[in-house]
Amino acid sequence: MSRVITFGTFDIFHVGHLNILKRAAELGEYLIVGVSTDALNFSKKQRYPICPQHSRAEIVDALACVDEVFYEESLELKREYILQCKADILVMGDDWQGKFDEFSDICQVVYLPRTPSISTTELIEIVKES
Ligand code: C2G
Repeated sequence: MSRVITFGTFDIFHVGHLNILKRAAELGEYLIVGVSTDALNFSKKQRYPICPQHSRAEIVDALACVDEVFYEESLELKREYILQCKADILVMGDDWQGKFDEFSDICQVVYLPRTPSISTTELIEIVKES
């Protein structure tokens, strides 16, 4: 049984998020998702996500393709998360191409193409302008 892990913020959940989670789930039998915390986002981008972490995690956890959700507290803990979750495959969108190759000693690392023409940043811009 292959266990798949992926990470993300999943703020203002959209079809690009759904697509990557569905495709990640198809690569194995059990999908675990690390949802980045509000504090991690603030430390990375100097702004909090629009939706708080408990809502973002609740939405992801409710999806039929997702088996388990946990909070990603730090970018530096990826190796520990992969090992703790006993993940066989790490999946990320290809905006992260090459960034996680260092983990190929403990799991298979797969980058999937992003869904074109949709992003949280773009959605925020559209709402701001209208
Ligand atoms: N994604 C996608 N297509 C889009 C938008 C996003 O396939 N149009 C994918 C991203 O490539 C990522 C996942 O959806 O794999 C989650 O995207 P974000 O919420 O933007 O997550 P990010 O800020 O990249 O967080 O440790 C890494 C971080 O937690 C990743």
